[in-house]
Amino acid sequence: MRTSYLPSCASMAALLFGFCLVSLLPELAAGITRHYTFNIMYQNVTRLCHTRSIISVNGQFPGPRLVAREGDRVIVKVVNHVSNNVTIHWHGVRQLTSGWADGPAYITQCPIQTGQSYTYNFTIIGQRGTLLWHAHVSWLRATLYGPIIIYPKHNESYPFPKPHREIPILFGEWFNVDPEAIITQALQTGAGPNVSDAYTINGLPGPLYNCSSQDTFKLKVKPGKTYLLRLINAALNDELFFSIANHSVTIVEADAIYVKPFNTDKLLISPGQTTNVLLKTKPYFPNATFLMEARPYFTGMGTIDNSTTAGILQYKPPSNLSSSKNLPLFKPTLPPINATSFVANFTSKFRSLANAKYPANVPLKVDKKFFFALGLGTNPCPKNTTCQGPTNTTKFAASVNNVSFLLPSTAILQAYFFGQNNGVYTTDFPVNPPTPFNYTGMPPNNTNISNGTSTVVLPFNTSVELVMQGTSIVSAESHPLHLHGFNFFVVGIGSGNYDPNKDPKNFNLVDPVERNTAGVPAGGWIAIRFFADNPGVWFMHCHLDVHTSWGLKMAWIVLDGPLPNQKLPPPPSDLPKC
Ligand SMILES: *[C@@H]1O[C@H](CO)[C@@H](O)[C@H](O)[C@H]1NC(C)=O
Ligand SMILES: *[C@@H]1O[C@H](CO)[C@@H](O)[C@H](O)[C@H]1NC(C)=O
Ligand SMILES: *[C@@H]1O[C@H](CO)[C@@H](O)[C@H](O)[C@H]1NC(C)=O
Ligand SMILES: *[C@@H]1O[C@H](CO)[C@@H](O)[C@H](O)[C@H]1NC(C)=O
Ligand SMILES: *[C@@H]1O[C@H](CO)[C@@H](O)[C@H](O)[C@H]1NC(C)=O
Ligand SMILES: *[C@@H]1O[C@H](CO)[C@@H](O)[C@H](O)[C@H]1NC(C)=O
Ligand SMILES: *[C@@H]1O[C@H](CO)[C@@H](O)[C@H](O)[C@H]1NC(C)=O
Ligand SMILES: *[C@@H]1O[C@H](CO)[C@@H](O)[C@H](O)[C@H]1NC(C)=O
Ligand SMILES: *[C@@H]1O[C@H](CO)[C@@H](O)[C@H](O)[C@H]1NC(C)=O
Ligand SMILES: *[C@@H]1O[C@H](CO)[C@@H](O)[C@H](O)[C@H]1NC(C)=O
Ligand SMILES: *[C@@H]1O[C@H](CO)[C@@H](O)[C@H](O)[C@H]1NC(C)=O
Ligand SMILES: *[C@@H]1O[C@H](CO)[C@@H](O)[C@H](O)[C@H]1NC(C)=O
Ligand SMILES: [Cu+2]
Repeated sequence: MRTSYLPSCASMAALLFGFCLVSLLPELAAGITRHYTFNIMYQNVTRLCHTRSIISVNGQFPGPRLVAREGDRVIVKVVNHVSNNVTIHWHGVRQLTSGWADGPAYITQCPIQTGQSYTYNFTIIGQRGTLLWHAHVSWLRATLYGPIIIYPKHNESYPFPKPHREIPILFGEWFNVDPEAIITQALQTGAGPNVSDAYTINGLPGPLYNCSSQDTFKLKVKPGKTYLLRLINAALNDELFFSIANHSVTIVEADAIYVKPFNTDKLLISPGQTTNVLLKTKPYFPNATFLMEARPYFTGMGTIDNSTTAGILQYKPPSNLSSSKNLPLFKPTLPPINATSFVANFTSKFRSLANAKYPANVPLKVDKKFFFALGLGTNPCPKNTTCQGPTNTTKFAASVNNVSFLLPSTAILQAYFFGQNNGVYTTDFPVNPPTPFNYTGMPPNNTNISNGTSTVVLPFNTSVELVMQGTSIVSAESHPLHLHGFNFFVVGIGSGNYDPNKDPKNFNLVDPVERNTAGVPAGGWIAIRFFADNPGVWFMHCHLDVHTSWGLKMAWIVLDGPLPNQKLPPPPSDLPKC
C-alpha cells in the first residue's frame, strides 16, 4: 500500500518537469485515503443476563476501530439498516472546512433515515493520538461508539519511547433496557432518566456485577514492557475515575494532542475525553493479578449508577511456573464518588508540550469575550398535569445563559449555507447571563428558563475567550463541555464565581492544555480561548447526554474567511434531507 505521495512527487514530477513544486509538497505529502463502511444494524447482546437487541456498527460492540495517520483522508460510508434515524460524529476531529462531515443531527446534517446512506469525507490535520466516533442523535451513542486511532505521520515518532503494544480501553455504560425508551419517557414526565445498570470496559461489565464474570476484559501483559493504553470515555452520562491496582501510568496525550508527561495512579476521564497513557509493567512476574476499575465522579443530588466496572491485568507467567491459578488479586483504591478536590488537583496537571515542534498557539489577544452561566434548571409542568422534576409542578431542564437550546427540524448548517434561515435559528445568543446572580450561592427563586435555537455568529478567525460558569441551580454538578470543530486552550479554572478583575491575572497563556472537551467544575468555572478559524456551524454542549437532552447546548456560526481555503465548500450530493 502506498503510504505517501511524497516519493512519487519526488520521482515522477521531477522526472516530468525537472522539479517538484515546493508549495505542493505539504498537500502531496498529506497521506493516503482510507475507506470504511459502517453498516448500522441490529445485534443481540447479552450482559448481566439480559439480552437486548442493540444498534451496532457492522455487528460489532463496541464498534470497529477507525485507524488513520495524521494527514490521511478518511471516507466512511454509513448505511442505515435500522428503524431509527442515525448520524455519526467523529468526535474531536477538527473537520477543517469539512463541516458537512461533522455529524450532529439537525446541526450540520439531517439524519440518515432508514435505508439511506451518507458518506463522511474528511482529513485528519494536526492531530495524533486517540479520539472516538459515536452516534449523534438522541441517546444512540449508548451502543454506537468506537475508537479513532491516529498514528503520527510516516517517519514521525511519538515524543515518548515506542510502546511494546497499544490497547484501546473504551469505557461505556450498559442499560438492560433500550436507552431510547428511557430518555423518551424522562422527557415526557420531566423526571431524571433511569440510570444505567453497569459501566463497561470494552463493552464488558466485569466480575463485580451479578451474572457478569464471563464478561470481563483481560489485559494480558509481559513483565518489563511499556504498553500504550488508549483510554476513551464513551459512557453516556458519567465522568469516571480509573485506576489499576499496584500500578501507575504516565499520561502523555489528551484529546489527540500530546501533553507534558506526568505520572498518576488514579485518573478522571469525562465522557467525550480521550487520553493516552503509558503503563510500564513490573520488571518480573509479580505472581499476582490486578483489577483495573472505573466508577463515577458525581456531586449532584439525583440518583446515579454508582457501580464499579472492572477488568483484569494479567501477567504472562514464566514458562517454569506450573500454575498461575489462584494468584492473589489486588484491588485499586479509587477516590470517593464526590472527590472534587482530587479532580481539581488532577485536572491542573495537564499542560501542553508547548515546544518548537508542538507549539501551543494560544490566542494572546482576545477579539470577543463571552461569559456563559450554565447548569440545570426547571421548566413549568403543563397546567393540570403532574410532573416528576425537582417538584411535581416542574420538569428538569438545563440551559446556557438561561436558554435551553431546541434542535430545529432541519439542519442549521444547510439553512445557513443556502441562506434559507426562515426561522430555523436566531443569531441572538446572549453574550452574558440575562440576570447576573450568585452563581454558586443561593439560587434565585425563579429558576424557569427560556428556550430557542439561538446561535452566536463569529467572523472568520475571531479570537474568542469564553468563561463558562457552573451554577448551583437544582444542584451544582460538573459539566464536561465539548466544542465541535475546534480545540481550545483551558487558560484558567477555579472554584466559586469567576472574578473578571482578579482571575485573568492568573491565566496560563504559556502551556495551557489544548482539548475539545473540558469539565466546568461543580460550583466553579473554566476560561477557554480559541481561534474561530473553521467556517461552519459548530455545536457546543455538555457531554453528559442527559444534560444535552435537557438543553445544555448551543451553536456557533463561523463565517467564511477571504481566502479559498477559508470557505466552507458546498455539501456533498448525498447529504441527507429532512
Ligand atoms: C435477536 O433475537 C431475536 C429473538 O431471539 C431474533 O428474533 C432476532 O432475529 C435476533 N436478531 C439478530 C440481529 O440476530
Ligand atoms: C472527498 O473529498 C475530496 C475533497 O473534496 C474529493 O476530492 C473526493 O472526491 C471526495 N471523495 C468522496 C468519496 O466523496
Ligand atoms: C505465587 O503465589 C502463590 C499464591 O500466593 C503461591 O502458592 C506460590 O508459591 C507463588 N509462587 C511463586 C513462584 O512465588
Ligand atoms: C450506591 O447506590 C446504592 C443504591 O442507590 C446506595 O445504597 C449506596 O449507598 C451508594 N453508594 C455510594 C458509595 O454512594
Ligand atoms: C462526600 O460525601 C460524603 C458522604 O456522603 C460526605 O461526608 C462528604 O462531606 C462529601 N465530600 C464532599 C467534598 O462533598
Ligand atoms: C495533588 O496530587 C499529588 C499527587 O499526584 C499530591 O502529592 C498532592 O498532595 C495533591 N495536592 C492536593 C492539594 O491534593
Ligand atoms: C384544570 O382543571 C380544572 C379542574 O379540573 C378545570 O376546571 C380547568 O379547566 C383545567 N384547566 C386546563 C387548562 O385544562
Ligand atoms: C404536588 O404535591 C403536593 C404535595 O404532595 C400535592 O398537594 C399536590 O396536589 C401535587 N400537585 C399536583 C399537580 O399533583
Ligand atoms: C455566593 O454564595 C456563596 C455561598 O453561599 C457565598 O459564600 C459567597 O459569599 C456569595 N458570593 C457573593 C458575591 O455574594
Ligand atoms: C425567595 O423567596 C424567599 C421566600 O419565599 C424570600 O425570602 C427571598 O427573599 C426570595 N429571594 C429572592 C432573591 O427573591
Ligand atoms: C419553550 O418556551 C415556551 C414559552 O415559554 C413554552 O411554551 C414551550 O413549552 C417551551 N418549549 C419547550 C420544548 O420547552
Ligand atoms: C427521521 O428524520 C426525519 C427528518 O428529520 C423526520 O421527519 C422523521 O420523523 C424522523 N424519524 C424518526 C423515527 O425519528
Ligand atoms: Cu452537564
